[in-house]
Amino acid sequence: MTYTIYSRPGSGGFAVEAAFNLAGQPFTLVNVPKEAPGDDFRAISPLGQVPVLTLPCGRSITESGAMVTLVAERFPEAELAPPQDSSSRPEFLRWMFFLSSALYPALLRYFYAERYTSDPTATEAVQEAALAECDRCFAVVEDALEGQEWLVDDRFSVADVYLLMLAHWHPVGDRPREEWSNIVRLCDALKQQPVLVELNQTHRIW
Ligand SMILES: N[C@@H](CCC(=O)N[C@@H](CS)C(=O)NCC(=O)O)C(=O)O
Repeated sequence: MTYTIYSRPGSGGFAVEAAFNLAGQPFTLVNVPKEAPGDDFRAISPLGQVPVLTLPCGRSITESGAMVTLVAERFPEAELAPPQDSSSRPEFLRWMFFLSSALYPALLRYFYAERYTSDPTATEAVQEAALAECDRCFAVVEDALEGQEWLVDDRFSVADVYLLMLAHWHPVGDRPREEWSNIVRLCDALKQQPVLVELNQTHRIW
């Protein structure tokens, strides 16, 4: 048995598929349509969200950040993250959690604004606040990238790929704001990476 990724073009599955592809590891891809995921899917994804990763042991996990971290851990030769005992590891974990637990949810609040208020007339206000929070988080990343090419100790990691994905979900223009020149530079570099270019044929992240 191998790994199975439940995904959908344009979703957080991009980062997970990218991690496997960059590691040169095979996986089975299952496309989950957006409309009404069935009971079988809800059994492995209680919120009905993609991505889901089913492991060779048969267990399934949600949370894209956990998945890409796991891929980096299981295939260390691909050098997708600093080794577990290295001094850069805490910084890698910090960025993976910041991106997946601060920035990603801020984007979700914008795109699913109706879930974040019981007042049907308040969705615009939720979006406005969500956009401000997205920008506040991206500004943290932008500052951290000053004078360095990559997020973690200036060495490429899968956190950079995760950032590439989130930056192109920015609600204004589907790309990072132009003034975030460090984020734009990082993204431009990754958009030349042949494995990511190939994957983007399906996902159309940029
Ligand atoms: N915390 C989850 C969020 C996953 C998520 O929100 N996925 C979106 C697509 S990018 C989704 O399936 N949305 C459908 C929904 O929430 O109904 C993760 O990091 O994997």
